[in-house]
Amino acid sequence: MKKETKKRSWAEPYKIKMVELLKMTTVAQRKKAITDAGYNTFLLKSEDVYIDLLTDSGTSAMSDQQWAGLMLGDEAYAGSKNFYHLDDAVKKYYGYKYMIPTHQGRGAENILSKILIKDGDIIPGNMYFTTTRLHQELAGGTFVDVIIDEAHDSTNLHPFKGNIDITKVEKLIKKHGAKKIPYICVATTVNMAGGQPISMENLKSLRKLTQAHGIKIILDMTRVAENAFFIQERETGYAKKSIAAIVKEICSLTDGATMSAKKDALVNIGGFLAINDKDVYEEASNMVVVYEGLHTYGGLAGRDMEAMAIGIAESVSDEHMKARIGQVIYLGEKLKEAGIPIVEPIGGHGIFIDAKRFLPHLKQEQFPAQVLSAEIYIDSGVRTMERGIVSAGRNAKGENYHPELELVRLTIPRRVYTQAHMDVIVESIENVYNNRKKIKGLKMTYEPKYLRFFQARFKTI
Ligand code: PLI
Repeated sequence: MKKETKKRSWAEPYKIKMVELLKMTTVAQRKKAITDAGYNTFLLKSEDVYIDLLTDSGTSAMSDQQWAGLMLGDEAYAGSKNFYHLDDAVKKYYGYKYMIPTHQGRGAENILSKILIKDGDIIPGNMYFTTTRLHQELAGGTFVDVIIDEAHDSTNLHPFKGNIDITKVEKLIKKHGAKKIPYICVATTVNMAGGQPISMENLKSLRKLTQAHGIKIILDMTRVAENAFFIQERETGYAKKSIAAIVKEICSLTDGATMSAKKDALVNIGGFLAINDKDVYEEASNMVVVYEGLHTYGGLAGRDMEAMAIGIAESVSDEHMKARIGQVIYLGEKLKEAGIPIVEPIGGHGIFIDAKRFLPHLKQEQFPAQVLSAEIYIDSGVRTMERGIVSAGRNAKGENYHPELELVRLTIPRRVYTQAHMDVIVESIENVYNNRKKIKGLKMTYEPKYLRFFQARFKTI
């Protein structure tokens, strides 16, 4: 394994052509706003937010080329030229044979789960993701976490904490039989573990095992180029390979993928399902008509598909990725210097604060990450989000999941904020840390049935 990070400039390979002015608010205004929002940062109005680190999903700044692409939108109902551009980009950069656009990632997850999963099936994966697991469950499957144990420990410095524990998969195959496992869902990078990558070596071992048993690998390729960056940095034999080549190699070890293009691919909306199996493609291209739209637009405008095709090409540039993850590492290193407990190694799309270590006086049932996220907003108008017990939700029996990781995610939108913004974020979190002992827990006052973290409401105890 190579050394994790080298000190070198991560300066942006672009300059700023247009700016969006932000409203500045006072502490009193923010206290009222977060109380009105039921202590849930998803329920804040974005105009009351200064630096928005809620998500890196759909929040990227598009390039001038992408904006120009919008003007080339061919808004035909069927057979738009932008669909063919997107199809070419997916073939060229990812290597999959067939592609169906969807309105975003979960649209692809819905269709794929309905086609591949039967009642009682088991779907192993490297840690759950909220929408992905829900669609697997709604299709009658049960998700089983097969990520390595190190991923559940925020202090463990394993360079590939997104790796799959091959022994756990072997045991599942032995216990349930390969016929009960339609596919393994492999995420790049693993969001809920803190943006942690999977290594090529691990993926190759998994491929060998699954091929022997006739089990498919479906990639959650939402942040595949960010994963490729870590392989280039850390894995022996990859230092001289381009991000583009590594991305294509990752995809070549899988049978298909779901994609939320709102992340890596630098667009504000869009996604797709990619697959190599013709029969699955044909079923999916029929099913997409029911849930999304015709198979040549899948819920998107022609202009959206054009921006996505251009964004895919930009996302695999080495210079782009060096600056993108360089900025995340800059923020993480500063927080570490300030003594803030974060998930390490620093991941690809954001910094994850360990709320259990930040607020050791609160129990997980008092929602430490939820309240910490609210306190950071009150301090500075920086919006973050909970990734702990609230996000984890309940199992089929209605019991709360209790994830090991209770995190606040500072997700960095691509190409949006400056180094000075990063410094402001650090100052704010340091201030909250210095006053952490005064922070009290929360109780939930409203809990929606599905994906509760989006709309749940809380009160201070
Ligand atoms: O938000 P969608 O429907 O375009 O994509 C769903 C989705 C699937 N997989 C992964 C790894 C995701 O991170 C993801 C969406 N993530 C969001 C919205 C996030 O804030 O992280």
